[in-house]
Amino acid sequence: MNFSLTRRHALALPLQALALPEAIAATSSPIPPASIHFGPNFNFGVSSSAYQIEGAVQQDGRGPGIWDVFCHQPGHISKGQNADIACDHYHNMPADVALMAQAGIKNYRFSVSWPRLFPDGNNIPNPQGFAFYDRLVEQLQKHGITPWLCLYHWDLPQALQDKGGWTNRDTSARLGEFAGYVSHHFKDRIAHWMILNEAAVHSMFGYGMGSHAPGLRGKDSWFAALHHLNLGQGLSIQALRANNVPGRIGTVACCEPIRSSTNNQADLAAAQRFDAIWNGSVLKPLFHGAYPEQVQEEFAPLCQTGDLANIHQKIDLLGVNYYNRLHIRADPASPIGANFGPTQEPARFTVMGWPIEPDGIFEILTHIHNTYGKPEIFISENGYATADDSKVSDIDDMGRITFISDHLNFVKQAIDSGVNVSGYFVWSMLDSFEWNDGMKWHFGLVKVDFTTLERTPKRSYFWYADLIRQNAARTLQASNP
Ligand code: GCO
Repeated sequence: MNFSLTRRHALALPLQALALPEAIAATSSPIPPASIHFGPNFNFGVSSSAYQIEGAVQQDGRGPGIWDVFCHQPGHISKGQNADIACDHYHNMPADVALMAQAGIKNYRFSVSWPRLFPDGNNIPNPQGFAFYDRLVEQLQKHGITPWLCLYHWDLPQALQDKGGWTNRDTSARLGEFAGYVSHHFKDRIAHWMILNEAAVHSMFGYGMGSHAPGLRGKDSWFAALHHLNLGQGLSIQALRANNVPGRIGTVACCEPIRSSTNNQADLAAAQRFDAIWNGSVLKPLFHGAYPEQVQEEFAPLCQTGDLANIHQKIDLLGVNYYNRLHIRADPASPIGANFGPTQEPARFTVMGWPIEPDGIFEILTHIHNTYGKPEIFISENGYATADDSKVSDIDDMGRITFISDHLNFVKQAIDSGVNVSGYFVWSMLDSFEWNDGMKWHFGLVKVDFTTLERTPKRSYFWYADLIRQNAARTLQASNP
């Protein structure tokens, strides 16, 4: 494999000079952050994932992961880009944490890289990999930021993919071992554990439709990956409980209401099936110990005795990633006969073509609350992309501010109607590597110039900082009337 050189680029950020350019600051933001208030214990945060920001893919003993291999095969990633350097967060981590602290951000969800911790996917740890996350946790704690650690955000060691990856049942056991090892190492320092990020998305794009690493296509590999991810998650939760981790244990799912693209029978049926896979095949086995009826046949050959009991574990909180409703049409070319389609309603879209549907967050939160026994939920991802060809407007990101505040208003409505939502994490702190789209879409509160690696806080960064500050002030007033 042909990696580009990892660049060392120590950033000396002039943190005290953080401010919007005057021309931008002179125009005022349409949404005063003070208008959005949550209760005293609400957790505002930001989310990221290891592969999307770290870079340093060949540094300090890290082994190859499936995304390294996938990115270096031609034709997979927009403009032939890769994440060999990404944001080079590996070398700029203290400055990035300081940037979070400057905004008053108190919660940070990140993932650990399996190939950095266990380069060969076996049980031989890489001490330098562990040292990196030790330093990260130390920096976060120094700045009063609570770490929310996610164990697996799609970066499987290539050595495990060589044995079949998530199509191989044994990978579930390997994840369980990995979870046991990592939780043992960090257990006294981590208050919030997340096992997986989006089993539905990883299995669909990576093992069903082939647009993500490892690039497999087909129904069999899709369902096998999803079942083994679910099983690995269950084994991991048990490993953490066996280690008596004092922190709370949860997982992250991409939960989005599904709509049919038209009212014709084929599309309506495709939408139902898609819902049963995307939402139902992740949440139902976890909370109810069964797969949805519509897809039980698909999972039957994979389910061995005890699997559903192993998957059906108590969690302390559920991370919900929400971006928009999914609009689905029948598609005979798709391995499951269903695919993404147009919306029926006239809608606004982000530059990525994702519809902007803030009320959908209320709908999905209410649905989970009513269907799965009122679990505690936090919004583990929600965010807005701009494109990499925009210049000034990338910093003056009013669209992102409107998007976040509209979603927060619907989260608040859900809370007011009784749904137990304890936090909201923006995706993401930094512009980062957006999987098969490379650096095409920018989700950050902070702009990253991928040539110089310079970080520039956007208008939304300052807006989010105000929102957090004003909520904290409100909290103080509330507790000291
Ligand atoms: C996902 C992932 C993130 C993405 C983000 C924006 O949902 O695909 O968790 O890694 O970058 O959602 O697409």
